[in-house]
Amino acid sequence: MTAITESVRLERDGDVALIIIDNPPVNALSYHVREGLLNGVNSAVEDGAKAIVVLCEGRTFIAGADITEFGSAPKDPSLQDVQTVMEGCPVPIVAAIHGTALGGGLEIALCAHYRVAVATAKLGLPEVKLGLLPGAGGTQRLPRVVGVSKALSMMTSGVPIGATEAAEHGLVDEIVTDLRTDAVAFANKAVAEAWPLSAIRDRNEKLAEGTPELFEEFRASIARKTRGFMAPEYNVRCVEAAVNLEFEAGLARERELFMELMTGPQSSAQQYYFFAERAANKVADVPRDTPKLDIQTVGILGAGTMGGGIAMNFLNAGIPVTIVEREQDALDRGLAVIRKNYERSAKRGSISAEDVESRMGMLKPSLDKTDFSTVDMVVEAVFEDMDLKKTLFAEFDAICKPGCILASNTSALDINVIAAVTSRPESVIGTHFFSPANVMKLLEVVRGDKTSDAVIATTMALAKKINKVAVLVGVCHGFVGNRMLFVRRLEADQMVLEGATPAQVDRVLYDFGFPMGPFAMSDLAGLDIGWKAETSTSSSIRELMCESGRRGQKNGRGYYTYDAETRASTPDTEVEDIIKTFAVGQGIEQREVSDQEVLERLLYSMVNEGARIIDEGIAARGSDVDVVWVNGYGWPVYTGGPMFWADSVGLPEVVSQIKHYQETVGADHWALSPLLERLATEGGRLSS
Ligand code: 3H9
Repeated sequence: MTAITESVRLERDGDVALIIIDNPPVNALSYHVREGLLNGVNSAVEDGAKAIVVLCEGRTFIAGADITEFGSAPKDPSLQDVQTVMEGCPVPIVAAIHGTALGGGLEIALCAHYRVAVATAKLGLPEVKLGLLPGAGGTQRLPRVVGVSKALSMMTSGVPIGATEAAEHGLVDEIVTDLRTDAVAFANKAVAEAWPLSAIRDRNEKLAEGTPELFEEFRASIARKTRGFMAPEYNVRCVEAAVNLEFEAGLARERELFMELMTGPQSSAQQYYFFAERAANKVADVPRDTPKLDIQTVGILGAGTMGGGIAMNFLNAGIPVTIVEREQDALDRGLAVIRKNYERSAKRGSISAEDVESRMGMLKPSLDKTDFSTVDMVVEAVFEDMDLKKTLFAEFDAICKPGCILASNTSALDINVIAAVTSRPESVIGTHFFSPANVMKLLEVVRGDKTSDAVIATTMALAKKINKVAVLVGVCHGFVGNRMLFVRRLEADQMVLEGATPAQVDRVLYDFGFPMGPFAMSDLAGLDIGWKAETSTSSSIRELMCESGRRGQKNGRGYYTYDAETRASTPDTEVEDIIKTFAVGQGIEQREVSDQEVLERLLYSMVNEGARIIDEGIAARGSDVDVVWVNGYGWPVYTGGPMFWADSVGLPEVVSQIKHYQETVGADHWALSPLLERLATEGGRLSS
C-alpha cells in the first residue's frame, strides 16, 4: 500500500491497481483527492498495472465536488486535469460504486472506461439543486451514455437513479455483490478479453434523439415546476450543446454557462441553503453523543388528514404504527385514505404493490388509547384545543410506559402548558408536521422548557429517519413558521383594506417565487374553517365573505370565483365591493397601493418578525428560519429564505424601510427588532 496523498492510497491486487479514496464524510473531490487520483493513475501505469479500479472507503463513492471549496481560489489539479489523465489512460479504469456517485463523483466515473456498482448504489447529477450545472463534462457525457431524454430529466431534477435503472440505461456495466473483489475480477476480465478502451466523449449514437421538438416538449414539461429557477434551463442548454456541437465546443459551452451560474445570486443562495439544512439538524446545547432512545413503535392519536399523513411517514421508514380514533367510522375513513395514497404511489411506480401491503400491514388500527401502553413514542394529532390536549396528555401520562416520548402536533399552542399536566414534562415535545404531512419535508420540533436532551436528540434523529428536515424551535405562539405567517397575513389584510386587491397581493408574491399568495391559499384551505353562522358578527372581511356564501374553492366562490370544470380562478368584483364597503365602515380611505409597497410590506414585516424570533432564542440561528420558510411555506429557495434574502437586499435598506412602515402603517409588528437594527449598524448578517 502506498499513500499518495492524505486521502488517497494505492494498493495492488495482482495485475490490478486499486486507487482508494478515503475523504470522510462523503469522499468529496477536495484538492488532495484530485491530486491523489491524478498521481494514482500515473503511478499505477508506471508500476505496470494492467488495469485500475477506483474505489472509496466509508459510506459512499465520491458525492461530488467539495462544496466548501467553492468561492476560494482554484487549486490545481483541476477536475478536468484528472479526467484528461483518466480518459487517456492506456489501461482500463473501472469505477467501483457504492453509496452515491453524485455530481463531480459521477463525472469522474464517466471518465473511467467501465463502471460497476452494488445494487443499492445511486448515481446522479444533483448540481441543479445547488443552482448549478455539472461543470466537469457531465452535461456532455451523460446524454452520450443514457440518451438525451434521460439525461435531461436526471439533470433538471437532480434526482439520482438506482443502480439497476442505471444499468438498464448503460450507465453501469455490471451490478456486483462484493464491490472490491468483483470490481477486480471485472477489471481482470477486461484485460483478459482485451475489451476496448473507448471514451464516452467519442460515442454519439444516443445524441440523435435530441431533436428540436424533444427539447421544446421537455422545456414545456418542466416549466411549472422550475418557474423562477435559472439552473434547469441552463442544464437544458448544455444538453442542446451536446447534441449540436462537437464535444470540445460543448465542453466550452458548459464551462461558460457553469461560470455564469456559479457567479450568480441563485447559486450562492442555494449553496447557502444546502448547508443551512444540514446545520438545522445540529443542536448547539445538546451534545452530539447524547444517548438516544430506541423508537421501534409509534402511536398516533387521530386518523384525520394530519394523523394519517403523519402515520405514513413512520410506515415508510419501516416503523410500525398504532393509530387510534374515537369512532369506527372515522378510523375506517382514515385507513382508507392512507391506503388510497399508497395505491396512488404504486400506480405512479414510486412504490410496489407489495410495499402497499407491507406498509398497511404495519398499521394497527384501534379505538382504544390504552393500546399506546407499549409504544415508544406517541404523537397527538387532534384539533387545536388546549383543554382537549391537556386532557389527552394527562391520559397519555397514565397509559404510556416510562420513557415514552409524548409529542403534540400542535401548530401554535404552548408545549409547556401541555407538558405541565403530565408527571414527565421532560418527555414532552412538539412535532409540528405540515400538511400534507406525508409530502411536506418540514418538521418544526418544539422544545419545552423541561424537554430532556435525550428526547430532543431522539426526535431530531428520528426526523431524519422519516425523511424530514427538522428545525428545533422554542415555545411561542405559532413557533417560527406560523408566527411569521400571521404577520404577513395581517399586512395582506390591511393592504386590501387600503386599496390593494387580493389578486394583486397574490400576484406580487407569486412573481417573487411563492407557489401562491395568501388569498389563494385561504381559498384552498376553506374560508369557513372555525367560522360559525350563528356567532358571525360581520366584523372582518373573512366573516363577511362567509356570510355571503363565499367559502373558498370548495364551493367555487372565495376571494376568487372558480370555474367548475377547470378550477381556473378569476377575481370577482363582488369581493372587491365587500372589501371596499368594509374599509369605508372602518374609516379607511382606499388608495392605489403599488406592487413595490405590497412586496415590501409582506416581506419586510416577516424579516422583522424573523429577527425577533432569533433575538428571543425561539430559533437558534437565522438559517433555521430560512429552512422553515423554504420547506414549509414555499419561499423560493433561489433567494435563500427570508433571512438570506434580507441580507442580499442589505440590512440598512431593510431597516430604513421598516422604519418607514413603522411610521406610515404603525402596527405593533413594525416595531423594529433590536437585533436587526444592531446587525444593520455593525454590518452583520441575519443568515449567519
Ligand atoms: C459538483 O459536483 C460540481 C461539479 O459538477 C463541477 C465542479 C467543477 N462537499 O447530507 P449529509 C457534507 S457540486 C462538501 O448530512 P447524508 C455535509 O455538509 C456537488 N461537503 O449526509 C455534511 O457535513 P456535516 C454535487 C459535503 O448521508 C456531511 O457531508 N454533489 C458534500 O444524509 C454529511 O452530509 C452534491 O450536491 C460536498 N459535495 O447524505 C451532493 N456533500 O456533517 C451533496 C455532503 O459537517 N450531498 N457534504 O454537516 C448530498 O446530497 C448528501 O450529502 C449525500 C449524503 C447524499 C451525499
